[in-house]
Amino acid sequence: MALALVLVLVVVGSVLFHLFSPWWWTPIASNWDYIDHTLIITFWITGAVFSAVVLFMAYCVWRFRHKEGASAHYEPESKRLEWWLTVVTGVGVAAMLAPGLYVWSQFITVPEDATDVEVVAQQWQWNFRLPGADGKLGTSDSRLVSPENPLGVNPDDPNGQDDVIVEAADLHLPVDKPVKMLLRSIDVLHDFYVPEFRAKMDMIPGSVTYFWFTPIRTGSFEVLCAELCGTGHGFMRGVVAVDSEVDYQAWLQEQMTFAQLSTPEKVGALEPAGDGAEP
Ligand SMILES: [Cu+2]
Repeated sequence: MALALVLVLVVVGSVLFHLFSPWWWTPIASNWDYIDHTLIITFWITGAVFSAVVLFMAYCVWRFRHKEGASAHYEPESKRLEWWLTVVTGVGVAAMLAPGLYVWSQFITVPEDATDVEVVAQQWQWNFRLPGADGKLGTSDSRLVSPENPLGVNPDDPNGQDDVIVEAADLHLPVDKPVKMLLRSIDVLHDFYVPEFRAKMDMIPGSVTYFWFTPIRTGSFEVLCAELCGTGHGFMRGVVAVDSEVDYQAWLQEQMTFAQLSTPEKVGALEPAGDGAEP
């Protein structure tokens, strides 16, 4: 009897914890409220199943408790029950998977007006690259990485000369403009994750993964690495600052292009161009 009561209390406690818990998601800052909807659907389905199973256990513990002289029925198979459980489980699993497939197709279908932004991960820091006036990123290769060319931009590609190199852990983006995040790693697996954007993606050495999103409010959002990548993994932090268009342009003016960084005399001539050049 005590055990049945404990099981009921586990369910009641779980529901109360959910209703009164101070822990919930950080407020969303991107267009991906679809992701929140899918999480909530999964949460309700798994929560309902959890409650039903535990309450059923409590009922069985109480209903079939030990009585003098009582013995169990032998019933090795029940076609009806098996059908029931198969259908209910199938519907539950499909209801959790279908919204995910729908969201996934949106997640990788990039709108045409999205601007490319490259994120380069390495143990244990983030760097970024933005296309210059031509709107195109030059090609790059990890084999070209050197102290002078930390992102491995191809110096022979004319499209890469005006690329803006952000050798700092803070990226700025303009609010309400869709961006396509191109994700590269130059050493091991990493994962670019900003909780408020409800978007993350693994970064795989040798390939470029991507997702897109539109930042919907200004503010400063922390970047985490969500793939264990070595001893400094926990310190691999960065910031995405979502700015108004005016603030964004002001920040962009202070940044260095690849051409400026690779010809030190020019960099000297442009001083004090600012923060973007620091290692
Ligand atoms: Cu990492």
